Parts: sequence; C-alpha cells; structure tokens
Amino acid sequence: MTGLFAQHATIARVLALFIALCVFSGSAICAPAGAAPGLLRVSDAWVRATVEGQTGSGAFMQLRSREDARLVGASSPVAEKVEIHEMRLVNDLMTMRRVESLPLPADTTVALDHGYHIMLIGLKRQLLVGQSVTITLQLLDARGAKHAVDIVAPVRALNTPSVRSSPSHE
Ligand SMILES: [Cu+2]
Repeated sequence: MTGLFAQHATIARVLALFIALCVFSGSAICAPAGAAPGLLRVSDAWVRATVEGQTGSGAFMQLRSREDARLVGASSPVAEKVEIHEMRLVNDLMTMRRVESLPLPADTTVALDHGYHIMLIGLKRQLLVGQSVTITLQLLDARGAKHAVDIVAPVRALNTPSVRSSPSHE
C-alpha cells in the first residue's frame, strides 16, 4: 500500500499547485479542494453584480460530477450565508425557496442557471463588474464522504440574463 500513499502525496502536491494556479488566474474552473481530484467540473461560473445597499445576489454555473454526488451547501467570504435555491411557479407567481441538497448524477451536466441557483445572502460588500467572488461548494459523494470545491467566479453586469431569455429573480 506504500505505492498508493506515495501516489496520493503526489496527487496532493499537484492539486495544491493547480489550486494556486487557479486562484492566480481567476479561472472559473477550479480543482476540488477535497480528497477526490477532478470529482467536480465547474464551468461558466459567474455572480450577478449588485447595486449599492443590495444584500443578496445570485451565482450561476454548470456542474458536472464524475460520480454520483450531491451539492449540500456552499459558503463565500462575501456573504453571511449561501443557499441552494430553486425557482418555482406558484399560483402564477415566480417564487424561490431553499433546497437542502441538489443531486449531481454521474457524468451529467447540472445547470444552476435559473431553476436552480446559488443564493448569496447578507452581502458584506457591493459586487462590482470586474471583481471576482470565491465560493466554496460542499459535496457529499455516494460513499458519504465530504468534498469542498473552491471556485472563483467573475462578477457580471446586473442585466446579464441567467439563462436564455428567462425572467430573472429580483
Ligand atoms: Cu434565490
């Protein structure tokens, strides 16, 4: 088993380097900080800019997990709390509610672009176009192991549509 341990140590070093590169490049596609390198692929991540005094905003992205997993939470240094939200039409009214977790079936792209999104609540500062926001996604794999995946998402203009021409919330 020593070979396996050596391999893990190498993976950890490569991963640390990749995360460092990722942070410096401001890339939206980042390596997982958890124990499974490459478990999650994050693409097209971005956060909607805010006006002064606005306390919440949405983060949008596409997630693709290498194996069955669930998105069970998230956090960000710019927000008091971060929730997984679902948009639903209730009595002709678009509402959103918090969901406990979001299934990420293996090798399936799950879009958090409208129906689901990441909600940043209790913003500590205004989010301006050109800035970027770090968000840590918390995943639970099929074996019950936790993984933390750090992403760096650019801030885009307020009027950026979250998906196609669907109405955005707020
Ligand atoms: Cu929301």
